[in-house]
Amino acid sequence: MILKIEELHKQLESIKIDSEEALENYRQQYLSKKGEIQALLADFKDVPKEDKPKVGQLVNVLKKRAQEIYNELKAELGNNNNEDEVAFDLTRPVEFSHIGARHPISMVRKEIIDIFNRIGFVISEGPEVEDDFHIFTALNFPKEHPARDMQDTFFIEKDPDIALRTHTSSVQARIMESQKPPIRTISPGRVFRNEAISARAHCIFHQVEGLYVDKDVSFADLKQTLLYFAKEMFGEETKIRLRPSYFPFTEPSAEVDVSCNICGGKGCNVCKYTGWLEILGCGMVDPNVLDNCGIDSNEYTGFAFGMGVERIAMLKYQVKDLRYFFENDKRFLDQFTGAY
Ligand code: 2NM
Repeated sequence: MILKIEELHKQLESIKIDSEEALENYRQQYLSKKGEIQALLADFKDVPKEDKPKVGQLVNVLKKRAQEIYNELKAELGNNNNEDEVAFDLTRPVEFSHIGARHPISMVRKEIIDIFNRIGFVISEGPEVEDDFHIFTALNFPKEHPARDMQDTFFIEKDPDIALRTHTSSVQARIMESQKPPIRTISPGRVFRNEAISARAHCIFHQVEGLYVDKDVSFADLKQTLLYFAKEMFGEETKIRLRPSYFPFTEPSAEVDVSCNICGGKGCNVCKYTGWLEILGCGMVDPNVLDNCGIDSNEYTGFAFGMGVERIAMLKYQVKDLRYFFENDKRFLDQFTGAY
C-alpha cells in the first residue's frame, strides 16, 4: 500500500494538463469517488492495525496534494484560455482618464490679458447690466445713433435706461469717472448685441477693450502698442496696417489688420487673397468722452481699442464658424486640450 501511495505521488507530480478535458480526466482518475485515492481507502481495511495511523496519514497527505495540484492546474488553464476567470491582466494598457481643458475662448482671453499685463495694463471689470450713460451717452453716442435702437441692443424689461452692455467700453467710462490718469487698463468681458446669429456674429460674445489715458499719449503710442500685441499674439514676423474708420468714442479712428498668419501676406483663401486680416478697432479717445467722464481733455489725451475674443480665436486657430465656440461639441473642444 505504501508503495502504491509513493507511485501515485510520482504520477501526480509529473502530470501535464493542457485542456479542460485532460483536467476532467485527472479529476476522475484521482479525485472522484471511483478514483484511485478512494480505491486506496477501500483497501485500508486490510492494512494491519498497527500500521493504520501511519498509512492513514500518508493517504491523507496524498489526497490533499492531489486536490492542490488540481486547483493549481485549473487556475493555470483559466489564465491561458478563459479571460473571464482572470482577476487582473497586468499587461493590459491603462485606460486614460479624460480630464477637462480650458475653453478656447478662455485660453485666448487669458493670452490677450497676459500680453497687455506685461506692458502695465491692469484688468478692470464692470456690470453686464448697465445704464444708458455708461454704454452710450458718456461715450459720445448721439441720441439717434442706431446702436441705441431696440434692433441692436437688449433692453432690460421696459426701462429704456437699462440695457445689457453692447461693449466693455462702459467699464472704461466707469474707470475714467473714478480714477485719475495715468490710466492703463484692459476690460475683458461678455457683451450682448441683438443680432442674427451667423458664422461671423453671435448675440453674446467676448471683448477685450484697452484704454490708456495720460499726458501726451499719442497715436504713435497706440500704433506701437498694437504692433507689440500683434507680434505677441500671431508671431514675431507679423506686420500691422491701420485703415481710417469711424467710432463715436474715438477721433481719429482706425481699423487694424495683421498680415495673414497663414500665407505670410502672399494671399490665400483665409485672407481672401488680400494678405491681411482685420483684428480690432481703435483710435484716440474723443475729447468729449474724457470730459464726460470728468477728465480734463486740455490736460490729457488717450488711446483706446477694442477686439472680439472670438474673432482673435478664429484667426489664431483657423476656426471657420464662430458658432463652434458656443455649441460645446466635445469633438471641437477636445482639439484644444493642452493647447495652453
Ligand atoms: C473700439 C474701437 C475704438 C474704445 C473706446 C473706449 C473708451 F471707453 F475709452 F471710450 N474704450 N474702447 C474703443 C475704441 C473700442 O472697439 C472696436
